[in-house]
Amino acid sequence: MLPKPLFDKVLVANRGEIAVRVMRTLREMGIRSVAVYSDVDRAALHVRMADEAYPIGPAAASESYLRADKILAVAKKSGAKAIHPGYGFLSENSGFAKQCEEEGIVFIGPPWQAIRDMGSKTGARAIIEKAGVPVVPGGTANNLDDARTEAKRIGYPVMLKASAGGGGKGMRLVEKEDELESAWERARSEAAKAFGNDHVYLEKAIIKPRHVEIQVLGDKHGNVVHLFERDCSVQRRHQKVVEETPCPVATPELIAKMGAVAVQGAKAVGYYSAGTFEFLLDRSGSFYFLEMNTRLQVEHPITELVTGVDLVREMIRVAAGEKLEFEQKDLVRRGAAIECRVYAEDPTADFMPSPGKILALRTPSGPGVRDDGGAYTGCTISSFYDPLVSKLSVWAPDRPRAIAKMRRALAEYVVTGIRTNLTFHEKLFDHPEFVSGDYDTGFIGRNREDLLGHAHHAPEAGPELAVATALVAARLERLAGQDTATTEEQGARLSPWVSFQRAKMR
Ligand code: MV4
Repeated sequence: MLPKPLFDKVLVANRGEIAVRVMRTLREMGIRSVAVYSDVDRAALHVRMADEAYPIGPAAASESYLRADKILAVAKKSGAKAIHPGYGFLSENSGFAKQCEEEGIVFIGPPWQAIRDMGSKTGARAIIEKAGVPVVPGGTANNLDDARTEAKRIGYPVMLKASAGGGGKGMRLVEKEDELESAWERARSEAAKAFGNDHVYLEKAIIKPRHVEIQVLGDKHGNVVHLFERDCSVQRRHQKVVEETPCPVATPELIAKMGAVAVQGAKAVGYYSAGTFEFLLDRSGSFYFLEMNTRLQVEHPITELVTGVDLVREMIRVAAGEKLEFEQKDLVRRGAAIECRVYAEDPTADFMPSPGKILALRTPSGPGVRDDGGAYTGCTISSFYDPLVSKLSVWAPDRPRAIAKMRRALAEYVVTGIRTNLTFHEKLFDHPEFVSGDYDTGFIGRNREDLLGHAHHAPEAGPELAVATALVAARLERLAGQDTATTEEQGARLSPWVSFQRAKMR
């Protein structure tokens, strides 16, 4: 007899790969899953995978996946006792989390007060600093004179940031005093336009930083642990492209210190569930808190690969009031893991999204390879949402072998009908700067030319599914070092046994 599940039924308030990811764990835990879907997602994988599925409106997220009222109505109608929000959409909406609580539905995430408190950048900075976590030296300014005084105190170069901001919008580097005035005006007007709030604050600029984040996990009994770090420095315009763990330049001592302060910070805000502390790491090994993400993150699989912990399972257990099953000393990291975000986009056209129908899809597998996806042959990558095709992750005993495994996995990846960034990824894993591990957040910007070049990976999309399917086969033969010019030639270069079989069939 299986033990009684923690919840009978859970609603997954998301779509795409993360909805699929959450449902996989629900199935393993014996919990029934409820999907919600917009009009364009009727045939999506997350809908097919769920035990029940309910429509929630038009394609636009604002009319479907962002509609708390519709999602709560489905929870009631279906009898789901809890909601997993995934990432994006309603996942960091404290009002939604609060509403769930008020309506007697368990929000599978942190307490709504923590979402609210960490939602303001300057507010979070103040709370977290008080908890003993290092933050970048800085302060606020109400006018240009204040800013001048403050910048002088901190010391140039300084960074101007929008208080209401995030994702690098309204951020401005100021190298010396005579640049401050124009940067100040621009930062304020950019902030006003983007966030409807022109408040700007100053920080000491960290030059060539790395983005290193710490995964934390807490329960409702006050226990909090960290699950080491992820290095997410490989970004393009504040979009993560590759993530890896361990951070190739961090010592175990540094990670123990960062982990300890992250746990302290989490405890200070009464945190439970999965969360992430983002830090900037400078070249001297100093680290500074940037912000806290109060959700399951896109890049969580690499943490799962090196710790053996199923983060979604722990989120569900914690939400049901269970204690964490492990203490800090029980957590050990093994080996190295890397994730690539495979996007439907065209790197040679400034990374324009490339939505459309996938004519053939064959994702890599084999030892140490994990692919988290929500797409399938014949599905359409919609222009309404993030054009992520899948997240390709690998695990190996060490970093060089993880890189070798990622190269192998990328070479196996076949997708036709849309453009992807697969070639970009292949070049990245051949780039000496990435391979050395000594890179920073400027890596992609500095190496654009090296990483672009012409697509050799994705075969041109044929109009017919049959053509696409043939291309899948062609791709596999290319891997084996064989040409694929014509079927006749192909036959000639196959093993004698295969040639013999084909001859018999003709
Ligand atoms: C910084 C910084 C240097 N110094 N703050 C960019 C997005 C936002 N979340 C924080 N960001 C930065 N803040 C100081 N004081 C450099 C960045 C930054 C960055 C940070 C993380 C990952 C990629 C980045 C790319 C460019 C700039």
